[in-house]
Amino acid sequence: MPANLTPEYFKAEARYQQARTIDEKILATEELIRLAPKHKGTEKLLKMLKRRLAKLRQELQAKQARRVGRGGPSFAVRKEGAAQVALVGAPNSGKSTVLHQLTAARPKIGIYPFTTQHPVPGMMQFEDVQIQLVEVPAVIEGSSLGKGLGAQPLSIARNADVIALVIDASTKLVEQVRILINELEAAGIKLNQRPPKLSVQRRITGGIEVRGAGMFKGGEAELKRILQEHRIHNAFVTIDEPVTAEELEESLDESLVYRRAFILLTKCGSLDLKEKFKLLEREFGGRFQTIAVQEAGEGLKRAIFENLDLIRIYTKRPDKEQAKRPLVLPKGSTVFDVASAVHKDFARELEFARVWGSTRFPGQQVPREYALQDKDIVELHASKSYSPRR
Ligand SMILES: Nc1nc2c(ncn2[C@@H]2O[C@H](COP(=O)(O)OP(=O)(O)OP(=O)(O)O)[C@@H](O)[C@H]2O)c(=O)[nH]1
Ligand SMILES: [Mg+2]
Repeated sequence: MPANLTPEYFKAEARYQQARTIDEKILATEELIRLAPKHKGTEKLLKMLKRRLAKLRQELQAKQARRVGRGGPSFAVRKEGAAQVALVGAPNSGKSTVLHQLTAARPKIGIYPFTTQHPVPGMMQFEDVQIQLVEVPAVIEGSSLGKGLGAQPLSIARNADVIALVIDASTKLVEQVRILINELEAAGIKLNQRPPKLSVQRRITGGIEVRGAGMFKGGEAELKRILQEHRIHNAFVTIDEPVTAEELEESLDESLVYRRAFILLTKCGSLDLKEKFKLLEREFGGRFQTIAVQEAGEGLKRAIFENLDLIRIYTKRPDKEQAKRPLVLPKGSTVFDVASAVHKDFARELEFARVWGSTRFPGQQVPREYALQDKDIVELHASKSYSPRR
């Protein structure tokens, strides 16, 4: 659909291009958002502009923070444990309550909105793993544009490994989820999506060469135009699956990050949860696994752990006991990944492994490509020339 942009819009675009300071860029981008016609054909454009504005505001905040000599370029919370999970939600959605139930952190719980003003970390112990939960100050519609507590909460969420959308089940739950998706996207955080299978390798000369151009829905000329718009004039482009212009733009946008996300439903009380699950299913399909917070016991911790897509692996040396503490790795990790986590020299010398747990036979010999499962015990065998340093 054509965007039908006005001459005023193009003038503002020129002003943006000429802007030198962050303030000027913010002003010009705000103007572009005001001037862009609002209809289906400009949805993507508006999204991009809002994302740009959010990013510029974050840059400005970081710069101001540096100027007064505190804070840094980001508002990151130092990571501890096997993974960092950001609790993101509307004011009063129950973030502090969940953190209180699952960790030793004691954030203030209040009946009024914006009780939590700064990120609060806490460690959740699940069996033998520690997962860090971080309550992120409330996100509202417009946070990415500086409303409420500003874009700081989104910048904390961006740094986390996984995002838990904390949703109050007792009120407009679909709307809450939608707002969070939009605000996170505006801050360049995509949930449960993956970047298109496409690579752009820049080079110094030789123009643009494309492998798999037929996969681009829009033709090679359009593809080159988009690349040139991103100041890419010389590159090898490989396209491995059907890609739209929008997806191409996304993959060229270095400010985007992709994060795993799930929903934590709070304030379930005596609500008909079946109905709530149905609503979420109808609206978002299977995009988000949903966990209802009813009892804050091991079951809840397990459900959260299972949503992180991690596995625990216990290594052992031949004729020795298995390690007490697991290595925690992404789901799908192989024997080779385990060896690499132990030591990269070890990985190079790895010949085979024996596995107890997911294999048909206990202690079965498997090749280095073998994909492990949670709680597998792995005995690594390196070639004779390898001697572990002590
Ligand atoms: N009935 C009920 N009330 C809850 C539940 N969880 C939280 N609340 C109440 O909801 C209010 C807000 O809870 P908080 O945990 O402070 O919410 P929050 O998301 O941290 O809020 P902000 O920090 O202000 O963004 C408090 O009055 C809580 O007691 C729940 O499961 N059931
Ligand atoms: Mg709170």
